[in-house]
Amino acid sequence: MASPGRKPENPASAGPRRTSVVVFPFDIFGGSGAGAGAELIADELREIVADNRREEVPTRADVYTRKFRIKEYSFDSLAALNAWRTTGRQAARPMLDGAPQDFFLWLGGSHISSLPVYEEAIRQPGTIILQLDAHLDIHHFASCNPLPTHGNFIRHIERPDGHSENEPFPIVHLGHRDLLLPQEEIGRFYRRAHSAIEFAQRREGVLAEIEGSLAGADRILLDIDCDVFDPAFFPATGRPVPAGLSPLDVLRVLGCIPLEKLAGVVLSEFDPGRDQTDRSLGLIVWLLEATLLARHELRWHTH
Ligand SMILES: [Mn+2]
Repeated sequence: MASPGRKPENPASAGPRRTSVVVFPFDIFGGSGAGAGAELIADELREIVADNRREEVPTRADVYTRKFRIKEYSFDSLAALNAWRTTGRQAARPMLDGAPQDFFLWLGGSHISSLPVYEEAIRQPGTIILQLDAHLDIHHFASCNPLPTHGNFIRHIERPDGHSENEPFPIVHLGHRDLLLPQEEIGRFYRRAHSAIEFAQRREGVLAEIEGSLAGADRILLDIDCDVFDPAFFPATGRPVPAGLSPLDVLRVLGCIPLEKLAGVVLSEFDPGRDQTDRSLGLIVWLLEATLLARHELRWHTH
């Protein structure tokens, strides 16, 4: 029986049973500063959920507030740093096993912190990763470290058994501003990569193609590297590149995702030391809240 003063439960939604937030502030091998960003976003989410729990009138946030839990990792010892990739895979595996009845947010540090999630995701047949990023993260130029970094980690994804070296990963990319990598090199790793230029110049075609790619998936993982945003909207990132997406562009792209198939969202590269009056923090936390609602309500907007 509901206790007095407690607001009534909303009717059961068709959305996920629960939402797990994994704070994975790994930020060495590039992008240091972004670990603090993951922790800051987690603090904001805790505050939002606590506020929602205190609220006495029904709100849309009720659909996820009671099903919400946060698990936080830290990399403050050599042993923890050394085991980062194994730890990450162990954390990601149960969230990508089976049908996407649960939903997760992975708050990473630098973009390489998403590598263990990619490795677990591509082991599951029918999974497509929708990646939004200013970069393609397959850099292999003379100035680049050949060991795994946030700029080349896609090259270091461990292929599951039976996955041919000649086959690109099931990654659909949008938003890069790369001007060096030839198409053949991109095609070795990405099933499809739409640059920001292509998006600007043939937007409806790109959106239709993304929708088509995602329609065939059983499970979708959304990976947002914050530098996909234009620096005017999101200054707080380690490697800002001009001519990025606006928040409304990103919302338009997110509208292509069949929400019931969205297993999780991975976020990285928010470096709060570079923020300006919390503009980037405000944008990313708002976007995460909107995505939580959308995933649980299975729609982006009320009518
Ligand atoms: Mn990037």
